[in-house]
Amino acid sequence: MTKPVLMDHDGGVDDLLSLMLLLTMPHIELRGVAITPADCYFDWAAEATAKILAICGRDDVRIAAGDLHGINAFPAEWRAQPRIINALPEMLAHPLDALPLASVPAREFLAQQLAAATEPVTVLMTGPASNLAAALTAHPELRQNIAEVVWMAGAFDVPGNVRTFAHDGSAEWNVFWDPVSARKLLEMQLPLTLFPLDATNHVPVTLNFLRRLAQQREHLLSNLAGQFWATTINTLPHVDYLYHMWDTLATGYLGCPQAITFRKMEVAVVDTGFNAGQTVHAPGSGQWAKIAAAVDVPRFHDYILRQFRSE
Ligand code: AGV
Ligand code: CA
Repeated sequence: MTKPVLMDHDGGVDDLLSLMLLLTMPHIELRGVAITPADCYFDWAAEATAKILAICGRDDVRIAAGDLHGINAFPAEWRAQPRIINALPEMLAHPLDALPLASVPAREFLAQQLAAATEPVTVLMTGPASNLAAALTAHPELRQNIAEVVWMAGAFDVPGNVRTFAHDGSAEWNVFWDPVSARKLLEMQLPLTLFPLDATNHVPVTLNFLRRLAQQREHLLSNLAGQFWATTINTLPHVDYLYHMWDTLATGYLGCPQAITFRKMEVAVVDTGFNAGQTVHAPGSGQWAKIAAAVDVPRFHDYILRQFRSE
């Protein structure tokens, strides 16, 4: 039995690695990729996405462009990261004729794919929630076609990772970019599995892990992933901005759920003010979510290393 999945990512190096990881999972049937122009500039992210799909033999998968823009823009240096990815030798050498672009914007693409599904679909989101929130606001009946929403987002009992003016630092970026959509999504009472910083803080990108990946670089995906992660080691200005396997952890859950433990909680999102984008415990809100808490890091690392040995 294969599991149908729609992915909505926002073009970060971590998102591109997540797409690659997803494509190594034999039980996953990827039905389409939406790109939110949040932590990326769309064109470079789309080029990288198309090449990864082609390298993994899935150039039949359509890419849909997000036409919604969040309230709080990501830093430009982060948004430009896929440009470095596209300049890596393995990516440059891979020919790309035309981008396999969908003819409708991402929110409509998601709605069309959900409407066409004959069994419930898992939606994996590794960026902001704007497209899915808009799709389900326009077509509320499509909620029943969703098996699970898996979203890298939030920070509950740990500090956030937003460091900017007029903000207290409590929010995580994927929620902060468009807090209003995040609030709407939570109100929809979907089967929601969240990967907040509380869990992803356990999986920084370490040189020890990259050394292990380098040992198996004769496998194309290991070589490529090692090059992607290398670009994240030095680009970060501050210790708060240490690169993590944020999206990679949320994606890994689809193939190795045993490496993660969860808690069930009622939650809410603050959508304005100095803590806009903060995710909080909200007993009585009725908005239940399954929230990743602890990670068996050795098991997770072994899983990624095994997947990136697949051809
Ligand atoms: O907040 C984590 C989210 C994840 O979806 N992104 C990166 C991951 O793709 C934003 C982010 C936080 N810190 C960053 C980020 C950094 N230092 N560089 C780029 N993006
Ligand atoms: Ca992301």
